[in-house]
Amino acid sequence: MANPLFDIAFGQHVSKTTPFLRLPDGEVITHSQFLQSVSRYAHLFVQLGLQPGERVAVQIAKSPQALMVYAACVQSGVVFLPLNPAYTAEEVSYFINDSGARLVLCDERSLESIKAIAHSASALIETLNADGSGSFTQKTLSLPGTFDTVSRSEDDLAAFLYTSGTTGRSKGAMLTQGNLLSNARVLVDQWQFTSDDVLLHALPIFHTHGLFVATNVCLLAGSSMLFLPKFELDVVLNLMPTATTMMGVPTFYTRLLSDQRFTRELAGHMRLFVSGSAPLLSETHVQFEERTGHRILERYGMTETNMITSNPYSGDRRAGTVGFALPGVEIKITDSSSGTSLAQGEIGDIEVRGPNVFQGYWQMPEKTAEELREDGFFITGDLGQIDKQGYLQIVGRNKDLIISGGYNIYPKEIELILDKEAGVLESAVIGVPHPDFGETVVGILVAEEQVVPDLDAIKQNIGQSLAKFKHPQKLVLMPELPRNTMGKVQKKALRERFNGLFS
Ligand code: MCA
Ligand code: AMP
Repeated sequence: MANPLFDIAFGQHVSKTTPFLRLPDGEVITHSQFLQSVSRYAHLFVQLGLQPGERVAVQIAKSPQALMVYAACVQSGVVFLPLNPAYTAEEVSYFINDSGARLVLCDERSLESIKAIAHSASALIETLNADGSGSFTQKTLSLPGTFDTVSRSEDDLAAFLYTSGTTGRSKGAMLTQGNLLSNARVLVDQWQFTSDDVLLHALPIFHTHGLFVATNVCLLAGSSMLFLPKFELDVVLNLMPTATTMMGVPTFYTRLLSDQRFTRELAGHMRLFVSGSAPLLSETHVQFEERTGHRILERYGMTETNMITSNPYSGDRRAGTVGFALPGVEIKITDSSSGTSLAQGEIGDIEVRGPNVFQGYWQMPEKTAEELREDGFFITGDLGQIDKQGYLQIVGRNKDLIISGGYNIYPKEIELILDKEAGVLESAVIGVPHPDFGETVVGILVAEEQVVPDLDAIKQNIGQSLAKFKHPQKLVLMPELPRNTMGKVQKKALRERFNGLFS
């Protein structure tokens, strides 16, 4: 096949005048309209000199046009690199330089700050705004609505998704067409998506969850999407009676439950609620079923692996578990130090192998070798156990990671910035329970001798470097950090001490 991901996900719908995207204002974009714009975008990539395999870094708001950019990348063989609009210019600079992006797409409002970065990285820059306007779309208006799809194989790269690491440096996870396609095929089947489905899409589209899981599944099944710019409770409640399915992070479900308008009747038209990206509390699972009669289907995945496990569609969806390995995907539990497989029921590292697993980190062979074994098993950094029936339970993390509202935050990245602040001797960043975001960030600072650091000034300063969702919700001063006999900071003790800060 000429270009498997494009042909199967997009191309099969080329002449369909059925709805693909339904927007909250009632506007409908059909498959064929969507694909005509995609072709124009693909022509512009070619005109701008982009070659297959080169990267396009995209930091724009969620919109139908943003999704068209993804599709145009696939059609022209260009690698799609989506970035959270919340990232600061400093963060974006790293991604553009590290990926060697040839083209940067940004919102007009950030043009001033990103232009210099793009120029110094010898990348082209165009604008694309939330309403679809901008220099990029302007240049596509006179271009043809059909495009000769560039030939690609399942082994060719489709996307780079940056994921932070324990060293504080983000790593570009390289995902092939085959990685994305194999996973979407399995999920369509597992979750029984059909062309009758309407997915309530309120997730961002710069992460695996909202981009690949939600979108590719709908494309493969021919389902349509109620495409919302973000999760807004009123809008979600208003549109739910016209949807059949929703995918969300646990915060979506706790927010729905906190509103009395969310009733069994309101959810009566829905056939499936999927949760992932962060742990769903058992109590949320129970309350949700009591309120709506639906059992949330929890699944587990990672940027590097797409989806790994899922609770069953038909069968017992067990609270506190993430279900079984997906067909074609192998999981095993191993001993952290030796890497050997552990007996059923024992707790250890979760490792995964299958066609879903990425190709490695862009230009980081050592990092890749640390996490991706030669035999193809990827060490997830999550700790788990498999019960007698084969359900996987995630019991913790072997990596220093905070998940806030489904966004991953690596403490090291924040600690490196806090340590440089005036009057700060050292810092430790931890995640503590939060009623809305599941976990939230707390920074613990030790002051230099005889100095009282200005916490407000520190809060202001970190805004230059770090996206808002990574900011500590609270900074706390301590005389010293608890350490073990090896001198390692005991984060567990800190988490216990500050556990109740937000409850
Ligand atoms: C927004 N803010 C946050 C977060 N989101 N702070 C901490 N954690 C967050 N997740 C901050 C904003 O900076 C802002 O600060 C304030 O909260 C409100 O901003 P707003 O945009 O209104 O936020 P929101 O709409 O309330 O967003 C919360 C949200 C959103 C709906 C939970 O974060 C979200 O859509 N999360 C989904 C993330 C996701 O898709 N993860 C998948 C990763 P201020 O008011 O001070 O300005 S993929 C993955 O993990 C794997 C593959 C998997 O398994 O899926
Ligand atoms: P990311 O690096 O953004 O792809 O996030 C992947 C991480 O999210 C995993 O390694 C897990 O720690 C976490 N995660 C994803 N799904 C779940 C889930 N259902 N329950 C608990 N943690 C999850």
